[in-house]
Amino acid sequence: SCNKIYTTLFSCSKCVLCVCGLPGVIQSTQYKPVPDEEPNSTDVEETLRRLKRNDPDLVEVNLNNIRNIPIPVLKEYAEALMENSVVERFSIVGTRSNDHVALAEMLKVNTTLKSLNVESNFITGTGILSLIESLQKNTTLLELKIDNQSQPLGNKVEMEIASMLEKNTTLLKFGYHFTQQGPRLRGSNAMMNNNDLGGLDTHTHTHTHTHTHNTAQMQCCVLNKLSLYHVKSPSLTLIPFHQQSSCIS
Ligand SMILES: *[C@@H]1O[C@H](CO)[C@@H](O)[C@H](O)[C@H]1NC(C)=O
Ligand SMILES: *[C@@H]1O[C@H](CO)[C@@H](O)[C@H](O)[C@H]1NC(C)=O
Ligand SMILES: *[C@@H]1O[C@H](CO)[C@@H](O)[C@H](O)[C@H]1NC(C)=O
Ligand SMILES: CC(=O)N[C@H]1CO[C@H](CO)[C@@H](O)[C@@H]1O
Ligand SMILES: CC(=O)N[C@H]1CO[C@H](CO)[C@@H](O)[C@@H]1O
Repeated sequence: SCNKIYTTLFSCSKCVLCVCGLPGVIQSTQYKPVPDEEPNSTDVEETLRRLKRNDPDLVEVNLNNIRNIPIPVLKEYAEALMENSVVERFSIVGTRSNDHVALAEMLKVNTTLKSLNVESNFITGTGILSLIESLQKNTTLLELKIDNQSQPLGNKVEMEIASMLEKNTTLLKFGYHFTQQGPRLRGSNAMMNNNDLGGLDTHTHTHTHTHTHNTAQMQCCVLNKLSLYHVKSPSLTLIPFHQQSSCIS
């Protein structure tokens, strides 16, 4: 489904581009609960040992919904990740983690980690900010999910998150539902720039087939699939014009 907040994000030289449902861009809808999954059957101690010995087969660590992991053990995970050069995805959704120091320190060190998911934990606003701040240090992280911490983050924290996302990072996907429109737009823009969509008009205007439509005094040009070859994010899909007309106001 389409979302109006994208309506004026880009302007091609003569028209406004509407883009709907871009992966990697924050949606304004409510956080969708992760269905109450079975706790992961991962053996916490054994996985930690494999992590510490840099097991070449351990590419993903998923501790989701395992609620009885002691905080010191979660810290050991973060510390082990500082040395590990195999794990690309680390997910600790719903583990009651309140730690951010170890995670932020880990993120600052250049690792192979590409995706970090800390949704549904007890991390404070300060903690979330320190995680995002650590991304300014040349990390390789592409995806960060932080939604649904026990305390709402508040306007001030959201503004700071947006400012930090605007400082160029490698992050392509940021999972968080901003409650405020201002930071939400800035966050979306920052992710679009990181996805190399900020340069769409210059990159693609000679390669794309452009439709123009007058709708409610607004012209809308829609890039067709050719443009996909010119953006970094391979998962990007642009929704055909007829499906996204609802995003033109
Ligand atoms: C949000 O996180 C809490 C744990 O802090 C969890 O109990 C709740 O189910 C989560 N909410 C959603 C919508 O996932
Ligand atoms: C548990 O984590 C592994 C990866 O570590 C994943 O493949 C599996 O789907 C997860 N299981 C559940 C029930 O979440
Ligand atoms: C971090 O890793 C990336 C990709 O592996 C590399 O391009 C970059 O130079 C590294 N930065 C530092 C400070 O080592
Ligand atoms: C801390 C650090 O390594 N910073 C480097 C990040 O990458 C930029 C450009 O690649 C360098 O100029 C920084 O020194
Ligand atoms: C802080 C910073 O590096 N900002 C740059 C981010 O990327 C855009 C587009 O490439 C530049 O215009 C900014 O100067």
